[in-house]
Amino acid sequence: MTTKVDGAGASDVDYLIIGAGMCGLYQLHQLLEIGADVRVVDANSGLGGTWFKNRYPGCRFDSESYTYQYSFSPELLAEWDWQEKFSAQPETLSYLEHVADRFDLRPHITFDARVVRAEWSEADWRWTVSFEDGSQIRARFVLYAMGLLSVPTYPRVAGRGSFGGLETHTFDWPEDYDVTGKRIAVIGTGASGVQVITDVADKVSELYVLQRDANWCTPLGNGPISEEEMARLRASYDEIFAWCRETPAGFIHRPDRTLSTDVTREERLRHWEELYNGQGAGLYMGNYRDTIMEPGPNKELSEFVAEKIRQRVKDQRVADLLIPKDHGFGTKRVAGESGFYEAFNQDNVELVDLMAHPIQEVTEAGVRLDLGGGKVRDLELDAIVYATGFDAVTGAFDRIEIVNGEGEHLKDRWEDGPETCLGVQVSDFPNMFILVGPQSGSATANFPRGIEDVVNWMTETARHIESHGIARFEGRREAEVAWVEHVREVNAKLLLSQTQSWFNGHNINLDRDDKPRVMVYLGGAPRYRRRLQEEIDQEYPSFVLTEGSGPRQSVRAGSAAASG
Ligand code: N01
Repeated sequence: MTTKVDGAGASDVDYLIIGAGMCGLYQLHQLLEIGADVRVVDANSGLGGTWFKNRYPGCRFDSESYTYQYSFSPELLAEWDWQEKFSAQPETLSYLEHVADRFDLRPHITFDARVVRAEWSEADWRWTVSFEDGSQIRARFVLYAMGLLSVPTYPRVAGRGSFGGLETHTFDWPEDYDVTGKRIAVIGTGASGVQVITDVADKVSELYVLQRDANWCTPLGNGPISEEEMARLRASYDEIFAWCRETPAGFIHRPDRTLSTDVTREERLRHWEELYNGQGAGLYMGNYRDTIMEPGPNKELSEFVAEKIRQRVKDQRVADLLIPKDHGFGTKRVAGESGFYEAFNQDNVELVDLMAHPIQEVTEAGVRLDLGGGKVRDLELDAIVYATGFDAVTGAFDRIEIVNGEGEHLKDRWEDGPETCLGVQVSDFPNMFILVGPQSGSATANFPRGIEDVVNWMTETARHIESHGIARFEGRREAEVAWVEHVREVNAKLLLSQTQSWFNGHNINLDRDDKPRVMVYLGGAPRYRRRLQEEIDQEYPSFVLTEGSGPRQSVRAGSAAASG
C-alpha cells in the first residue's frame, strides 16, 4: 500500500507519530492496518502517556470506564473486564499495555526519545526530527499525539527546589513514595489536587491544602463493577458507543434539550438531586442546557451545589472557602470526587486560604506563609505536592522547535494564540498533522471517543495520500482563518469560554501574558466529526494536496495537480 516517495532525499519512515499515549497507539495500529510505514517515538520510558506519567495517589479518570476504551476491536472489547466504574491509573495503564501487546505494537515504538526539533526541508519535502541525544529521523509526515496536559507548570514562588523533602508535581509523583504518617502540603484544588487530597487524607499525619480559588466538584459515584454488570455492559457496547457518538463530549451524559425554566423549581431541584447522587459528570454534562449557557440558571444551579458543600463540611468557615466565588458551576471543568469534602472534617486536614495568606517562599523545611503585617507561618513538611496544572494544549508544541521551510518557528506563529486548519494542520507547515492539540474536537471530548474521530480521519487521509501519490499536504490559510473564527463563535455560546482556565489558555504560572486564547473546540464531537468527514467526501477543499514525488514536480503540480 505504501508508496515510497523517490524525491531528492529518502525517508527513514513515512509516518512518524510523536507520542505513545492513547492516541498515538491507536494511530499506530490503524496505520499498520493499512500497511503504512510508521514509527512512534515517545519521551517516556514506557507507553501510556498521561497514564504512564500520572501516578499520584487517587489518580483515575472521571469518564465511565466502559466509555474510556477503544471501540475498534470486538475481540479486545470481549476480553477486557473493567474492575471499577471509574478506573484508576494502574488499571488504565494495564489496559493500554494489554492493547500494545495484543496488537504487537511495541516493536514499532522507540522509547526514551524526546523530540527537540522538527525542521521541514523545502528541498526534498521531508521533516528532519531531532532528538535530545542528537539522533535524527527523517519522515514524510509527522503526526503529533503528545497529549494536552503533558507539560506541568509550577507556581513561581521563591525557594522552589530548595525544600529538603519530597517536592513533586502530581505529574511526576514517585510511585514508591509512601505517604503514611507524613506531613504533606498539596498546592492546588483542580481535578488532580482533589484526587490526591482525598486519597491521602486519612493516611498522612498532617495535610495542608493550599488553595487559591476553589473549584466545583461533584460525587463521582465510583464502585466496583460486578461480573454480572460487566456482562450486561459488554452486551450493550454497540448501543453505548453509538450513544456516545451523538453526545457533545463523547460521554454517556447528554445535555437535556429542556430548559431549566421549562420546569418548576421543585422539579429542577428533584432532578439536580438525582444527578448529584448519580454517576459521573451528570450534573455537569447531562443537565438542562441553559445551566451552562445562561448566567441566571447557572447561578441557581451553583447555589444548589454550594448548599451541598455546606451540608458536607462541618466547619462553615471552611465550607465557605471551598465554594467557588470566581466562576459558576460547570463554567470550568468540574472535578469528580469521592469524599473530598468530608476530608476537611478530619482533624489532621487544614485548608489554607492562599488568597488571604499567600506563599512567601518554599524553605528547606517546608512552606512559609505570609500572614500579613510582617508575620509569617512556617508549615514544616515531609512533602510538597504541586497540583498546579499544566501548560495545556500548546505547551508540548512549544517545547519542540518546529520550523517550517521559511525558517518560521511554530512557537512564534502561535505567540498570540494557536491558529489551526480544522485542528489538524497549520498553514505553511506542510505534512505536519496534529492529532491532539488546539481547536480540535478530540481535545475536549471523552478522550478515547474524541481521538477515534481524528485518528479515523487521519487514517482515511493516509489512505488517500498513498493511493493518490500525494507528496505534500498543507492546510490553506483561508480555511485556517475561517476555522478559528468558527471555533471562537461556537465557544462563545458557552459560559465555559468566559472563565479563566486552561480551556481558554489561562495560566498565570507561565511568563507569557494571560489573555484568553482560542485553545479548544467546544462545538461538540458530532459536529467536528461531520466537518472532518466533509473534507474526505469533497476531496479536501481546506487543504492543498500536491501529487508527485517531490519538489521538482511541484512546480508543475502547484497549479495542475494540486487538488481541492
Ligand atoms: O490542573 P488545573 P489539574 N498558586 O489547572 C492551582 C485533567 N484531569 O492538574 O484555580 C496556587 O485544573 C489552581 O488554582 P486557581 C482534567 O482535564 C482529569 O488539577 O488557578 N495555586 C488550581 O486549583 C483537568 O482539567 C482527571 O486559582 C495554584 C490548580 O492549581 C486537567 O487535567 C484528573 C497556582 C490547577 O488546577 C488539569 O487538572 C486529573 C499557584 N501559583 C486531571 N497555580 C480526571 O479525569 C495553579 N494553582 C478525573
